[in-house]
Amino acid sequence: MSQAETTIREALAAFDFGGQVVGAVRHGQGHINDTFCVHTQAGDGPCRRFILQRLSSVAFHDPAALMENIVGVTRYLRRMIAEQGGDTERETMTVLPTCSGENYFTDSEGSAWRVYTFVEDTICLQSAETPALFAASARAFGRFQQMLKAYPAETLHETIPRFHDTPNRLALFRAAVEADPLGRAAGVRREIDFVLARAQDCSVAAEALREGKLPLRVTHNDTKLNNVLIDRKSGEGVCVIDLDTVMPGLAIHDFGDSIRFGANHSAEDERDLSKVNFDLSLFAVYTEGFLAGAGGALTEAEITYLPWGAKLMTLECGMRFLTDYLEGDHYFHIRREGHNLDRCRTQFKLVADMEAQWDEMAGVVERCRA
Ligand code: ADP
Ligand code: GN1
Ligand code: MG
Repeated sequence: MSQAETTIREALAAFDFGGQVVGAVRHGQGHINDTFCVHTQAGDGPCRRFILQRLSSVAFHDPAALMENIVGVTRYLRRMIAEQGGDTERETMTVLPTCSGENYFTDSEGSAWRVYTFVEDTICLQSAETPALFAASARAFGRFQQMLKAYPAETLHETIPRFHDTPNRLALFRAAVEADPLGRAAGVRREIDFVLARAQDCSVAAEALREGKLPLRVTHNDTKLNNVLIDRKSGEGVCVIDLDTVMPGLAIHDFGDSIRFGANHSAEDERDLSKVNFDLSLFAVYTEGFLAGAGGALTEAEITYLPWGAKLMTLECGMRFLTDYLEGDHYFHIRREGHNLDRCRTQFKLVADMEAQWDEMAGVVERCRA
């Protein structure tokens, strides 16, 4: 048995699934954790599914703190959902404890594993197949923000320090260019220059926060479309998942990360850049849905800064992909040579498109505000 199989077996044995495990297969398209779908069966009963995840040790250094955040946030959300007459089993995630009552398991190699119940009858989209589905995701992320409005932020651990601190991401990027451990910088001069030409932009949100124009809130921080499960029948956003980075942050970043990923018709790693185009009408659809979902939780200044959220999250993400490419692809899972570079290029194409439609983006935001 390979070492990978040994550790997955160890992990499966550590949780009480309430039935026999009949299979575990890789699942989903996340870039960070290793995700498996576990199938179980109790006697003649129906098959039940669970999500088993090995946390990325590159991204997350303190699994105990991270899981404490998730348990705290999901417990709080469950209370809010119950108060609003929602379905507490489906509208937030449920952590399955280990046989010894812990919220995660550490295997013999030191990796942390956790289990969630599988939210059934949902779909997970890799692209905005229709504007209506994109609007549904927007309402779900907006509502997530609204529901956590009064969450005690001081109880949250910072699972990835300075996660969306764009000026710091720029500094890390510059250091990677400087170190250039694999000699890749010379081949990506154009992409490097694209970032450097926007160095000042990187500070816009951070400065607005420092000046008190934008408030710090409890935010999700990883709001791409495949981090919300959509109800198969109604097409509504049912459950926001991937809560590893719920931390104090900026609402415009949550908004912006969704735009980065969803307001276009191509994959994040599309190689044919002629297919990668920022879609202003999807931007409008998302803006309307997000504001409706947030239900008045956003300040006037936050609404004004929404286009900046979109541009900065896209630029930052492209910069992170490029940094990882330069450093040897340690952080994001890759499936081919140059994968992070391909991803970086789509992000920069989208940034350029947004710059070309900047006034129109502001116009959309003003119409939605009204
Ligand atoms: P990563 O951090 O690597 O992105 P995620 O937590 O987003 O990992 O999970 C990866 C994928 O697994 C999701 O995009 C989704 O398809 C699926 N998934 C995660 N949690 C659940 C769940 N509770 N129910 C159903 N599917 C889930
Ligand atoms: C990662 O975990 P996942 O695949 O949902 C990353 C995000 C990036 C995204 C780019 C913890 O998201 O920050 O925007 O990839 N998550 C983490 O697709 O770094
Ligand atoms: Mg994810």
